[in-house]
Amino acid sequence: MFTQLLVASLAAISTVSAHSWLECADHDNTEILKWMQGNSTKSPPVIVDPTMPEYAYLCKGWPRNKKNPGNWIDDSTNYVWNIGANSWDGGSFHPADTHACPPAQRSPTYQDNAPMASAAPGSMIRLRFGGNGHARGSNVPGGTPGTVSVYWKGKPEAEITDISEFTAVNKLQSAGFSDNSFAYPADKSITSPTQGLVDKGNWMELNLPKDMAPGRHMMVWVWEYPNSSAPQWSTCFDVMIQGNAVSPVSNAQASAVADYSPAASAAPAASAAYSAPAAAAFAEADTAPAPSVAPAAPAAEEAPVVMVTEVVTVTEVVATTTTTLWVPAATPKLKRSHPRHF
Ligand SMILES: [Cu+2]
Repeated sequence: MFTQLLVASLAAISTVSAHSWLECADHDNTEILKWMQGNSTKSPPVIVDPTMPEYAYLCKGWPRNKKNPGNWIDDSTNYVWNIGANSWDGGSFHPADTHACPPAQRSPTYQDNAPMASAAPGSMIRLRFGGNGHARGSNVPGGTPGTVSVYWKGKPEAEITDISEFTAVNKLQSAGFSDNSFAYPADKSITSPTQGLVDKGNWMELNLPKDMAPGRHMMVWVWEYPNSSAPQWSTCFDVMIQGNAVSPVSNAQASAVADYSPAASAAPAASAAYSAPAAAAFAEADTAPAPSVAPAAPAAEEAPVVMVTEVVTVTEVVATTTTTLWVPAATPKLKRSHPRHF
């Protein structure tokens, strides 16, 4: 009976539920955005999906326990944290679970090949999350895409553990879910994948305060629906702050800080709960850029075709530009559509 009730109640919630999660906590979208735009103008359009493994190198910092490369289906099933469903108080059958983070993200644990973000105070990190067909409000109660916010405690080694801590005081930044996104066709009446909507990239440029203290800052990405005071989805991540304050530049990396000195770093010693992100690892990366980071062409199987194309203006891109078009070699796996919500 418990199971039946639980399944029934979750199904009832999920039928009106969209979903998304933070896929990357520091994404360099400078080039791939052009490929996405250029390929979307081909006939028929070719989807360039930043979640594909061949683009994983563009992610410089990852959320807690994120797999690299990610698997969209696995992430969609096992990595998401549905606050809306979990915090529902169903009495003894379903006590409210108000954790801010999913179970695997309640400590600063990182996969070996997916380290946390590292940045200088005052810089910007670009968060990436999937539109999943909701960039124009499809499947979102209220019909508009809602708001994404980042919450933190404002000091190193301080953890947000409960959704009650998603307060104005703890809010670092907010933006519309689709304020910085790529979707096509341009026809705004197309609002769902079944109508032809393709939205493979949503971003939020998170500006880190100049006065951030060195060390690990825990943060929570939260998606809230419009006309709803309750948070719906969250992902937890950390940013290791080191180096001297900089002025915001596009996709600033800690490695861009020329005068960074490991000796001067006040990064905390690794605690027992820390797995990968020892300060030394970042110091090493800062002083000697890893050669493995140098990106090969994402679709090495095919040569780029340079051509002039009309590009749909989605964010702040010029209307007509010379765009390098890349045709992903593995087109079959790009035909993934938005699965049914269950
Ligand atoms: Cu969804």
